[in-house]
Amino acid sequence: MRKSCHVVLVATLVGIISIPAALALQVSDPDELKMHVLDARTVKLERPKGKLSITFVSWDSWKTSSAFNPIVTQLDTKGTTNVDHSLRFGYSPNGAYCGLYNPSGSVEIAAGTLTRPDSKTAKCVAPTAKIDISKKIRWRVLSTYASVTDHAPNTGFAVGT
Ligand SMILES: [Ca+2]
Ligand SMILES: [Ca+2]
Repeated sequence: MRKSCHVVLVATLVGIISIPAALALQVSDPDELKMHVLDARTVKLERPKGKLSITFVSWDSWKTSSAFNPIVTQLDTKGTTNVDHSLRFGYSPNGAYCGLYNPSGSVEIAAGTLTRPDSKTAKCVAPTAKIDISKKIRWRVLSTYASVTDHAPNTGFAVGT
């Protein structure tokens, strides 16, 4: 009895404590596309001060290489429900990169910092000083491998960070 009260108390405290830092939203996505190494498992958008961060976790391991195909986060940050910006991972002759772009990816707004915390995870953190974020961000992640695109969430957009 006493132990279960403890568990409830801790869970409650964690819930309370996490609220002020809750500028993060994680979306889970099924293991739905066999042989698709960038099949999204979870995608998480966070908003540390002055930045946006996307963490992409796949069901399978993959190496950062020329086969590291685009993982695109579409961002609707202002006004109508149009996509206003995108966060992109990519690979060039200079190596892997990520950054904040216009919706189509043709114009870089700000370079990001790309990390691979483990073989299934890629994270991009980019500054947001040059963009307008004037509402709860609507967003979704598209990961393309071998011409097949996984959407997370599967329909529509996630709302919030
Ligand atoms: Ca998936
Ligand atoms: Ca999906």
